[in-house]
Amino acid sequence: MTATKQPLHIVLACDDIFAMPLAAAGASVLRHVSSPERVVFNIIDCGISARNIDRIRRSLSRKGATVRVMKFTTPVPTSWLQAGIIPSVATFARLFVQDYVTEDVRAVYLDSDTIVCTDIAPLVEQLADGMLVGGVSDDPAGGVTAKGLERLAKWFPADAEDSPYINAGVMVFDLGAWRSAGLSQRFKELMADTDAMQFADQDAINIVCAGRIQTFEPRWNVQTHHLPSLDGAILDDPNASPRVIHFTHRPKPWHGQGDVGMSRPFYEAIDETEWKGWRPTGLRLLVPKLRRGWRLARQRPTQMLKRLVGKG
Ligand SMILES: [Mn+2]
Repeated sequence: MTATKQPLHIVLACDDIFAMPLAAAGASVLRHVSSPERVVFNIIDCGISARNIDRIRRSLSRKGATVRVMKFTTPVPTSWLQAGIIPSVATFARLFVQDYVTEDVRAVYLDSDTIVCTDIAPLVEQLADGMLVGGVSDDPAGGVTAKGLERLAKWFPADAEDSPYINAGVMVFDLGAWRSAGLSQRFKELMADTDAMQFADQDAINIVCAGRIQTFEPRWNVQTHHLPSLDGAILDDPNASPRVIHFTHRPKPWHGQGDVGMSRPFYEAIDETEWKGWRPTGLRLLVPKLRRGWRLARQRPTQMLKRLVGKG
């Protein structure tokens, strides 16, 4: 088997609310990759409806790509949901990919609020041997180290002073190395040791993988809330040229007038899925809003009440 024919593993995870953006993120990979038939999508299902799983399968199996769907069964602490630290258990799925994708391969994890604008395959090649994970510094200036974040001091290993603090939205994992290092167990221990971390899974990755974290060029994960303007000019700026756009700014493109100008690649991708032609309209926005409200009411009744009486 030649190197170019090896499978390119992409990992995505979401609950039902993010089913459509997940399909767009996956479709954006297929739009730009040079050999789509190499792509293996590993979808970690954190509560996706049967109908939406079917739509995701049909959307992403185009051009010869493989789609595998695995149900997320790892127990995670619900206290983090109730505390409002995480919006959904889906955010924890990235910590346990090695329990779901069992081949000793490298894999690209993508948040469901990302859109890939280039061939993603070269990113996988960039991860150096011995590294557990690669990602982009969470700070656009690149200066933040995990050690410098006071909230992490309690857990941070003393022998990894200069380890960077990466954003968890776009990462490359060496899954064989994750298994050898017993990371699933270490994440479980860390999660049991604390009620909450400010950035949940992201803090956990930066602590547990400290010393074996590689940073990539910032353009591999351009967080929209860092952009000075959201007018879309950055898409055509050869110096900036995002390779992956991460819609961290709210509202997101599927929330209406979200990330004005930066939304174009999202709509181009959605038009290559079973959601083809989807555009935000009043009624289409109302349904997810009600669903998010219902989820909040179930998980965090106190916070919901505060919001209703205007103190949230
Ligand atoms: Mn994200």
